[in-house]
Amino acid sequence: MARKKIALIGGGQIGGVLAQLAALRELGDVVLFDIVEGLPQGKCLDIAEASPIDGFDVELKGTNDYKDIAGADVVIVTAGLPRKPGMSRDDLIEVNSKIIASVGEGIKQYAPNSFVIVISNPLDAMVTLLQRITGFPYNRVIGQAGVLDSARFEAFIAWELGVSVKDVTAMTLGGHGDDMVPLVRYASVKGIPVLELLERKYKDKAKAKEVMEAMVKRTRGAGGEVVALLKTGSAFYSPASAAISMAESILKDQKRVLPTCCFLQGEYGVKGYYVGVPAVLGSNGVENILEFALDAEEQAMMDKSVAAVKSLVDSLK
Ligand code: A3D
Repeated sequence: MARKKIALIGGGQIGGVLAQLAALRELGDVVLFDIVEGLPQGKCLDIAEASPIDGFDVELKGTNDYKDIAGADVVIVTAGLPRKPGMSRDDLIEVNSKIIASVGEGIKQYAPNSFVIVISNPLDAMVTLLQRITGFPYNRVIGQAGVLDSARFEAFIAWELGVSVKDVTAMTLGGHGDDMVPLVRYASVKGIPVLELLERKYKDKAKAKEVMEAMVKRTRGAGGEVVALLKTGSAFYSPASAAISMAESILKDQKRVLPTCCFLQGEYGVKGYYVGVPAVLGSNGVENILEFALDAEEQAMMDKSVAAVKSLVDSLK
């Protein structure tokens, strides 16, 4: 059986980490594309020269030519500008729309059978645009945001409760913006509700609620927290890890349930928009969208987040 092939469009901060992670996990041969000459070639050579140390057997090719992505099974898109301190993700829509339009054409022409995972911001709009340009079926074009937003929420819970991050399950729904919906009621440590554990820790219901609200707020602003510290760009290690877990689930048909920016056709009361929801990712891409009952408060937060996505997407030219 031929090795799988992963094409990475955008060889910047996230693209470089994606290439390294894909190689370390031997997901398949890696092609890293960027418009800057030498950048993807240099990064791939650098990573490949670590292969005898780390012991991975995959090919890494840096390129400025879309032809080289031919035959890719999965394409991960990070082309586009990241935000700087003081900017919102939505401020990137104009400049990144032009970039995504050209990337979409390249993928459509050279990797017409691929599954595409978009990371470029503003995420919900960029994945919508890329699907429109490629015309690929919705199950083959998805966005990464929820895996990362959920991981941030899980990390904050684990740190607060002094338990392993491996034993925390928590999820965010909705758009990848400040209105995202971290689901408090479903957050648990091995099935034990986090709110219950906080109440036991603080022996005070009001304090437990306050601590939970602070974690929700930090989750919503977590991308901005990193931007403010870095000053020159945005998070790149964690978004790469998040997208690789999605690619791996598709390439290995793992059928993992991952919060994914998917095209909704009535689920959660949303029709015709890409929004973050839990999805089963396997060899057919999005194989199922898991729906569950939201209470009135959660539904109201979801509606607000979806409204923000709609107004952004409707502003696409
Ligand atoms: P950066 O390090 O600037 O890399 C972007 C790369 O895109 C650069 O190397 C550019 O040369 C390249 N590029 C520009 N135009 C094109 C083009 N037309 N074709 C191909 N490549 C091009 O940014 P980054 O890697 O830090 O971030 C990439 C994107 O991801 C940004 O839009 C970020 O806002 C976004 N991002 C999303 C998340 C999510 O969780 C959704 C998290 C963090 C960053």
